Amino acid sequence: MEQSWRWFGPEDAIKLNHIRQAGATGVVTALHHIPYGVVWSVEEIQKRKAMIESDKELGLSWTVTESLPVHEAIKIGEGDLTELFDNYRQSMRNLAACGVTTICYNFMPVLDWTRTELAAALPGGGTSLRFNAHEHAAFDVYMLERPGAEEDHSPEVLTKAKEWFDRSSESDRAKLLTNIMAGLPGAYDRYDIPGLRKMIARFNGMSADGLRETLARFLREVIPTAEEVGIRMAIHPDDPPRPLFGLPRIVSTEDDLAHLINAVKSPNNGLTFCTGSLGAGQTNNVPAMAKRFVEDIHFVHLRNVAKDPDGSFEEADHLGGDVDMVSVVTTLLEEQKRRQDAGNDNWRLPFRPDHGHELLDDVGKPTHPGYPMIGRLRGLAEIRGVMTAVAAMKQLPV
Ligand code: DNO
Ligand code: MN
Repeated sequence: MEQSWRWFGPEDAIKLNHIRQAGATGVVTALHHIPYGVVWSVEEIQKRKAMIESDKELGLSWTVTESLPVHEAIKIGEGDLTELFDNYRQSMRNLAACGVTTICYNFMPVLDWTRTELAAALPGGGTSLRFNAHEHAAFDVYMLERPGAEEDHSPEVLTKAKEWFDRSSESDRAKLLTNIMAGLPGAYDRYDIPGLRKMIARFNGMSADGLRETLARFLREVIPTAEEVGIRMAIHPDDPPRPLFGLPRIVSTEDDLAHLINAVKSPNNGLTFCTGSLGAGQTNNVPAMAKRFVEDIHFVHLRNVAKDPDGSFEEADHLGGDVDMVSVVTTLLEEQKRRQDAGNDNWRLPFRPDHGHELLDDVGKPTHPGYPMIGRLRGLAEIRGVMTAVAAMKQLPV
């Protein structure tokens, strides 16, 4: 499998030579400076590609786009979307023309990955990302004051939410808002409470079925172009895989994945298999999902989570936590061999260590939440070890 690494571009505190030192060869990046809905021109794509690939000694290449974002109006199905669909297709064509043929995207309304704590203490120092169900509920019920929010949380979680809110200071609440917004990538707008309320209102109580319909429409619009220009579309699952703030999420469960794959049947309509996002689902059996959907996987995020029964979870060591990483890696290596045997000789499935803990000198560095150097270096090293051992034992190509 191709070892890859997310790079936020020239503004990233982590530089390309650091990525090389971590042992990755693939770079996963996006043109974060281009506003959502605007075409990524060939010039801009080439500029980024040259940054990544011109130093031949580093041996890096731009393997995957993460993400080519889907405009909120497309998720809502709002107004005349002709131009937004045209622009998305044009960006796909331009990426393909530059040889970047795997596109990761998501269909989460308003927010992307969402956590309530960005620096939960680990034994011995270091920090991890956490989602506390009661803080999410406190935000929903007492800060957003969303009508009917109580119904979406269990009584136990609501009791803890009330306790948290009653003892929280203004700065605790401001911090919770910042933490919740942290998953929005790059330069994308962060909302304040009124802004968030307004965005949520634009979805106008949309049901899961309504969102499924706008996703199916998006796929019908873009998959024919993907087929034509040879782009692999790889949707990222919801993180966490549950509705948030009354907004539906529809890429969360095994049934959701089946629905999406069947909505537009095409080898170009596939998945980013994110073990951490799916692993936070109380009923998701991640190794079983990997086996069932393996033919549809175009890109992989490997990380782990430790779940609590109330819906809270913490990002665990890459080989710790609740997801059986050895099983998932084995499934992926077997699939890679199958595709190579089917004639795609040199093809290697790209994966990256998704988030990492902040460890050692990571603390205090201006990196993106979840994307520190040393924590991810450790994650990649552990997964590389599993991959190498499984491949050797089963006589599969790495
Ligand atoms: C989290 C990432 C996601 C992912 C997007 C893809 O760290 O896995 O933010 O990039 O959801 O569109
Ligand atoms: Mn992920």
